[in-house]
Amino acid sequence: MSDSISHIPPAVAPIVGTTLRDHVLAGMRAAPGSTGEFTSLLSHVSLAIRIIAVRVRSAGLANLLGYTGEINVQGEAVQKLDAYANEVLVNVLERSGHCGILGSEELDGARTAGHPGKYVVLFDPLDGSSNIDLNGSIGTIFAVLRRQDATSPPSANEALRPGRDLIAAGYALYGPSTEMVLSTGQGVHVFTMDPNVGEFFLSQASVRCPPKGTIYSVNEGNHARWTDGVKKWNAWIKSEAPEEARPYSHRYVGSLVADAHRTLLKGGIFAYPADKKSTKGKLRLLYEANPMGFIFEQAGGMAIDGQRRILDIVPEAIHQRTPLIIGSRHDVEAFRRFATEAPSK
Ligand code: FBP
Repeated sequence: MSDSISHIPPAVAPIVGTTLRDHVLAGMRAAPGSTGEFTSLLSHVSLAIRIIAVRVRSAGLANLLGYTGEINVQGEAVQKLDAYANEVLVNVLERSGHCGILGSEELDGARTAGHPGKYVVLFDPLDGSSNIDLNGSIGTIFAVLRRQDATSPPSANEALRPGRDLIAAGYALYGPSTEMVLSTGQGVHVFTMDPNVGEFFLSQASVRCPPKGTIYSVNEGNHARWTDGVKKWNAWIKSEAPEEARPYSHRYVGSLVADAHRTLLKGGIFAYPADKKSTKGKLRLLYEANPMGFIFEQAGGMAIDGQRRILDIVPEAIHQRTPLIIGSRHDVEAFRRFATEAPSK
């Protein structure tokens, strides 16, 4: 037996794919002065995601559907799976020893570790809460900052840095398969979890967001609350212009991870603009908009708040909300033209 393996010509595809750890390690080897801590941190993030993925798949059997009875800092009723995912991430990341500060949608404020850790990790433990009990696609979103002084005692304010300072970001999508989309500043890569092995393997390398799409994604139910500019954009994207592939098709899952993932791979636009009810937007800057902005920019797409680059916004509070428009450059620029147009007299 051992003889036959050594005779396999090198051209045959490797029987073992590239794991997430291999991929990150290869990136680190290329980075001078790397200590392996960053790789270890991302391995801990992927461990937490794999633990959550297993529970998501059998939530109905594990008494993890429904509500805990608590209300979180956002004023939302906490779902059991939200609380579970948050606990797993906090537990795994704190034990990693790499995180000086953690920030989560489910934590009131930033949580500082009792020891100096090199990184700040901000996360939405379970995104798409309106889909949790409906077996719809949901996910986990995360962003990583390197602390400016890892030897000093951690302070909560260190989480309030613009997205352009991120060193990594990603999301997991718990859909028909579990995928993890990651960027460490060297492009965007997709890993698929092999449930038999419990490991993430590279399934799409160097993903690019198409420059223009044919799909738009927005909660049309908010139409009455939109500004005139957004209403004009909405009418325009649904109007007939075959040469520009208009009208675009409409898709809206109601989970940022699912709507963003489709937009990343297929192109087009996802928009959650500010409106009369959510005057500052609905989505959270630090652990929803910034990680998505980092991913889309790394894939050649764009992320704005209707006007400004999302990654240039300087945060003032950990749960700060922002309008979020992400997608293909052509489509996001078109949205910006309408959204910034002077209101007609
Ligand atoms: P959470 O589920 O993490 O609170 O995220 C907010 C969210 O569910 C996004 O995933 C989604 O894009 C948006 O809200 C949907 O909002 P709406 O139901 O108002 O369209």
